[in-house]
Amino acid sequence: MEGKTKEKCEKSGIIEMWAKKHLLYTEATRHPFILSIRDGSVDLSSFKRWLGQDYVFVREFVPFVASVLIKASKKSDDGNDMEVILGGLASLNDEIAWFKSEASKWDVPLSNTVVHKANQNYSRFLENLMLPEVDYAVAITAFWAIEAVYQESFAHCLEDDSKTPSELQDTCQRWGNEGFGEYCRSLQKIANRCLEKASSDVLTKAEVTFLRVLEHEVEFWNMSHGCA
Ligand code: HMH
Repeated sequence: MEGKTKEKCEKSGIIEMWAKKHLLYTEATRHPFILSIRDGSVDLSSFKRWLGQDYVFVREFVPFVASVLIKASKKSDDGNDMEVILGGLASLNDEIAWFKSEASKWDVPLSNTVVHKANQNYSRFLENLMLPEVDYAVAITAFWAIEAVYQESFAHCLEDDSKTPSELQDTCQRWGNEGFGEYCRSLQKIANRCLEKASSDVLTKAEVTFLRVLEHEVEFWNMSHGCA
């Protein structure tokens, strides 16, 4: 293994390139629903709809993250991947508890939720990504994108000039906090490392999957906003 330790400079990775290249990334992270939270004009019935539907989403997201963990344990050549993904699973455990308490605060029932079409489509997409034949690089890219959209969106609502209503601060903190940002950067690093080594076929699949995630995220916000 001689000569392998050439220091990799912190150049912009493939993920950053894709996020810059595709306008859809900005559409997903600066959606009108998020902008309405940020400027305080949000319709609270939209917020409640989002809350109920996102609880359903998160429950579907857990098995997907578990599938990424399995892929990491089999395919990854870096021992740290597992810890990062396991940390993500642990935070989903907290998140489920948070949804329960937040929903009761807002009088949003969490049982018998009518699952919206956008949510159904998103969970079908996740199920396909759970298949063993889906490459680890593709799955981890999707995982990063799903988390990053929420991180960037809600962090935007916490910036100094934002007028986010105080009763929504807690929600924005959940995904917009610095710790969650750090976690997303760890996922991004893993994804970049995998993509750098990937074949051009896998790279294409990962980019397409990245775009599909963004489309699903936009549809999800649309649903919350009530314009889907
Ligand atoms: C729809 N995307 C959606 N819900 C979430 N909770 C996240 C991403 C982040 O976990």
